[in-house]
Amino acid sequence: MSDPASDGIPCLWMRGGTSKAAVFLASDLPAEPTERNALLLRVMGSPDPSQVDGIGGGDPLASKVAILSPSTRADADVDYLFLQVFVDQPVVTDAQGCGNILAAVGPAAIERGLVPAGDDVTPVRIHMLNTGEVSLAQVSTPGGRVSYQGDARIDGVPGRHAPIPLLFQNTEGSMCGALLPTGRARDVIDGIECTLIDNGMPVVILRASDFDLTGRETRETLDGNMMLKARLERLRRAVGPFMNLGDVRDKSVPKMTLVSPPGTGGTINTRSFIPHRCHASIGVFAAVSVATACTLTNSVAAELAQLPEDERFLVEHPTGATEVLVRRNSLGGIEGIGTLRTARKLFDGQVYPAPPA
Ligand code: NQM
Repeated sequence: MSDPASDGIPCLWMRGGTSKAAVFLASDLPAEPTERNALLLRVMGSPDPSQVDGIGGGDPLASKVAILSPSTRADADVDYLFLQVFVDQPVVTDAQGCGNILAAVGPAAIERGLVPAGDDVTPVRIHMLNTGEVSLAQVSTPGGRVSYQGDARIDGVPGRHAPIPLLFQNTEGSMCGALLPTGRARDVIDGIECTLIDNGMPVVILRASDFDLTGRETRETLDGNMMLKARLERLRRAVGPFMNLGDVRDKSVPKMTLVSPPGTGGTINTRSFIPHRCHASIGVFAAVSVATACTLTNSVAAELAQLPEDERFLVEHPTGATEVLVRRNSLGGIEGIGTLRTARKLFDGQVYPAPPA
């Protein structure tokens, strides 16, 4: 019998958008979720704030896992299960998807032979197991090989890389059952007005000014504000049941997103807690959910947003802005949503988890 601690497990370490993940084939991991999660904690080095004995980066944005397998659906090419490995708690959760790591899935599926490379650009239909929807990624494959080189630039990532356009469909109510799980665009929880929304990610949208913030504070300042974080966590736990998420104590959703008027010509400004640390930028589906809220009359986001005349919603964040393309019909309803990401293969090899304690 093979012993992962001595023999290693095949693993691709990838950047997807502004995050990093260990990418595995499902066939290389235990099928039983409890056994698999225990192994992944040891792979990443959790629980430990620095994850020093594993490959995690000591930050939720670099403590992510993607598990790929041949698709179980006729309308998809690959199945993608996303797992968030908590940094300082022994928790691995599938209770959210991840649109940043989604950008790495197309290239990784081709690298691992799950999807054949076409000429020039290869469309990859990705079944996101966490939420059940299928997204479409376009992967640059000149000469039948994945290329990470190109001219696309996204805020929060240095340099230019091959573009990976992503298209989403039917993401409304991905985990909460409805775009607006309470049926309202505005609720009051614990005396604070908020919008509870899920367009690919459960998000609680709150005015930064209701917390005596401008909304332009740095990630570090907000992360150091323990009173704010405790208040947000109390609110998060209170809204869980209203969002049909139940007890969210050990879940990484909903995300708590503070909004304020745009400051650099964008649509709206954000600071997003994911949920216990402030994001260095904002998650892809979190940005999609915020952009969607901007289009909804009476939402907390709409009153602060400067809606664009075209489809390009710029969701400002601590390191720039995430562009969300929102196609609307003549009634203002949303017909299609997309975004542009880049990804890169950082390392391909065997990972050696610590032996069980
Ligand atoms: O919202 C971080 C990330 C994410 C998730 C998080 C994401 C998304 O930036 O789709 O991309 O919200 O925990 O990787």
